[in-house]
Amino acid sequence: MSLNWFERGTYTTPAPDTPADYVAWAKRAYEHIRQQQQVPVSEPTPPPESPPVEEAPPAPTSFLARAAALRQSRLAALKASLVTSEPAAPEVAPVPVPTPATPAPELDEGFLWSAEILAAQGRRPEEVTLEEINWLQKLRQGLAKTRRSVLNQLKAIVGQGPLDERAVTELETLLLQADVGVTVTDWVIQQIQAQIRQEALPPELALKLLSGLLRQVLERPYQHHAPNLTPVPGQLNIWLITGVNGVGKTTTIGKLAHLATKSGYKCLIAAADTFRAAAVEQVKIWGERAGVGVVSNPSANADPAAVVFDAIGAAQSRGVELLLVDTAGRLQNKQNLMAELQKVRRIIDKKAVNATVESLLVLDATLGQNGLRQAQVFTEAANLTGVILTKLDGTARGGIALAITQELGLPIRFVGAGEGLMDLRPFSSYEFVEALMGI
Ligand SMILES: Nc1nc2c(ncn2[C@@H]2O[C@H](COP(=O)(O)OP(=O)(O)OP(=O)(O)O)[C@@H](O)[C@H]2O)c(=O)[nH]1
Ligand SMILES: [Mg+2]
Repeated sequence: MSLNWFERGTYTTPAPDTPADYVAWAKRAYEHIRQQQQVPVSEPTPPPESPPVEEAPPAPTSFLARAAALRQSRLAALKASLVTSEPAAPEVAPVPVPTPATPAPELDEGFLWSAEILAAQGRRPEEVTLEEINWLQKLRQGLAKTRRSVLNQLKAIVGQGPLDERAVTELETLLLQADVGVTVTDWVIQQIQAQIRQEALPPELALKLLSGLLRQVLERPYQHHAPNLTPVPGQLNIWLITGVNGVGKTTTIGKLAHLATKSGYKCLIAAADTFRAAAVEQVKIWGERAGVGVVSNPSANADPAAVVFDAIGAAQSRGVELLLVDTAGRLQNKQNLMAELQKVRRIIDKKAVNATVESLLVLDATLGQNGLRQAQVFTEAANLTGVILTKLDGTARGGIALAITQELGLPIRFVGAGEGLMDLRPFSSYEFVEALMGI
């Protein structure tokens, strides 16, 4: 099978920790991506006159400023090294130039940041794709609002000097403002207090400690759940996608279908949201975009469980490996919604006895704690196994991810950050925390 896009990154191997390593890694990744695209070499900006590290300005006092300056100097070094190794460009200009599916990678600070995140997860530059680089940049941009509105202040507190009790109190307020939730905030503060009781925490270590604690919270559910949510190849997997109306269920189904076909799975969609007339049309459009068939029932007020029944039959006869079930987010009342979901679930359990079933709750990050409360009904009715967090682009409530894992005890399986087909990736606590806290 080709690359499996359902597998999340895990922070296992030690990161290359010298700037030179990162630059070399980013350079190889950049060249590899360009080769994949077969695009002519873009004109990099001219190298600085002397090696960038040497001409760096006098060290700024704040470690945050130092870290930012360090990445800038790495970027300059990366650009310079690419200029000196340009023979990769063919002598004869390739005419006509094939139009690349995606534009050539921009060699900027965002590229380097993404490269560092991938390198730190033990990835090899030769296996990195432009899509991953773009995704990480998107995630980082998406979380920028949270970072700016709250966590930048946090870094300011931590960056001022050794962490003391006063700073810890400010930190507590900030975590609550980011929708991290009371339980997680209390736990994080307790851990930090325990540390500073032993010794004053210098800023670098304080930030590292905080990042580690946030990651720990996000990783907790994996003690009881498999690290990856990957469809088992060669057999039927059924993913029931539930959630309040408008959170992004149908869009997510389109994106998951895309991940599935890209990873080589045979995929099918069941249009079991029969409550809204336009819902079936909408999911069909997504099916077309992803190149995946949709099973639906054209009659008004069709029974969703009957649609699922038909879809399972079709999936079994066509050897489908992943059946994605779109469901309604709103019915006349809560009881109807619960009853309908339970009926769909019964049909799945009866008709597809050997299937691996996942029940995934979609949550809209922009709704923060409110979204979590609204979703309560699904936790009661749908026998949930995981969460998909959408709309992480442009929310100041990115901290909700921590409250979700705490409150529901479920792993976040995927995150969505945009309305496009490619704007969904498996959740990685490392990438998430780095995008949230990274300098
Ligand atoms: N910015 C952004 N918008 C998103 C994302 N995911 C979904 N949306 C948008 O959210 C809106 C609702 O998405 P749907 O997929 O229709 O939501 P749904 O849960 O299926 O809604 P119902 O079928 O009414 O229950 C649409 O305008 C989507 O384009 C995301 O990750 N980012
Ligand atoms: Mg929908």
